[in-house]
Amino acid sequence: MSRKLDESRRLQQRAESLIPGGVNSPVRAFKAVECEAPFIVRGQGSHIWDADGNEYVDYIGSWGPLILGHAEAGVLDAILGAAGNGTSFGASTPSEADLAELIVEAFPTVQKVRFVSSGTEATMSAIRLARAFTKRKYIIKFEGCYHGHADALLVKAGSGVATLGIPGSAGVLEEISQFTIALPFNDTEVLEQAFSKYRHQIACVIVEPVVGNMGCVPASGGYLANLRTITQRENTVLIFDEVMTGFRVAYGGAQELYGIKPDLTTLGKIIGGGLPVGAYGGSDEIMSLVAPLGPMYQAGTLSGNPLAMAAGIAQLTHLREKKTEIYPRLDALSAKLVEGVVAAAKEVGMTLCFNRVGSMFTWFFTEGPVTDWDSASKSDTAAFAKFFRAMLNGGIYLPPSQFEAAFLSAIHSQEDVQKTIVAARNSLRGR
Ligand code: HOZ
Repeated sequence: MSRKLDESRRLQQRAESLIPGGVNSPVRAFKAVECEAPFIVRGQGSHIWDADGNEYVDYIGSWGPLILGHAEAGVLDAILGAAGNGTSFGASTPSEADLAELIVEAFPTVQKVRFVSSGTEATMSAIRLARAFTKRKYIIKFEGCYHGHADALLVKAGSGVATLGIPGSAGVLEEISQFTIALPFNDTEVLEQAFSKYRHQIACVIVEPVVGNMGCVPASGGYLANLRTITQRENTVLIFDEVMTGFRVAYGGAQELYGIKPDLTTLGKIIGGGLPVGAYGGSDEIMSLVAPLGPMYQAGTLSGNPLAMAAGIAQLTHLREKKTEIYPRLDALSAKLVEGVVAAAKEVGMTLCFNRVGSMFTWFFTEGPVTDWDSASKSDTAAFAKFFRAMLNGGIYLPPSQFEAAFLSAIHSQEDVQKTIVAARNSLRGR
């Protein structure tokens, strides 16, 4: 099937004359998969429609937030209800504490939480807070992990940076990135070496406990526990960036799933029900440094925006009420999908490897295993791009990069999954 994309092409040309690359986030330009990006005009449940009327089964879900699917009735009602009372005040509103309470209840390591407007702001603020708390300069992050686009964190980053093959961003001063130590993920030995080299100088270790930004890459058995033991021993703050994994891999995020207690947690995506939001939180002791209680400054007019709060409350309340149904179903249906596509690849004589944690997953075009950036980057990205294009033509909307995780929602059906497996078989056969 070949899709008509005339209207999307026209919209792209118009956007290119006004917006760099025609996009407001680089991966959306579909450069790595060398095809035209459909302009999306509508989403309902697990499906989206483009400006030319083509329909797709969506496995991006706005890059994770839409765990209940597009235009979920409860979330929509909450947004419309809140909007009727005004869209922004730059003043405190009651719903902020309601969402905070849901988060504190779900994440026992979070006693206080501060809302911001994006995951980037959440991680940037958490790093500042860790430095304020420890009075140390250096931070450790891992190669292929992406924590938003703050200067200090654009070092060997995953996501769009990895997709476009940009080693680090232009405009980031060496004077700033010199305090960021990027280490291979899943390697305890190099971590110990860094701690011996920079003794008493490391403010924090920030990690995606299940990496979603070099494709989905889980921590190997014992690695997160090692991170916790070492950071505790060294009086270094451990930050779990749960912007993708929070309320996704389990209701209480990766820290609930693996039973590890970080000092600070960053959140985003799902807690805003598809509206712009981020958050960082931790113990009373650390969070008491945040202004106006303490000297660590961070602020924002749209922080705690009432529409985002209302959408987040509706989505999290739904998840909390139905969590014993939703998470096992997400896990089982995702397993069926991911393993079904791998079996289809085998049938046509092709080896794919996959990583999956609950409803977050990636098929890597390499024999694998994929455990870190080095092994992820061995993927055959040209083969991935060909697969991606064929899937898109077959009505399946996957992340347009080998180095981004895909997501399944609670509203995806057995039929969606079956359709996807059939499309994958056809796509791989025609490779
Ligand atoms: N690179 C982002 C997800 N990891 C994509 C953001 C977007 O394009 O919306």
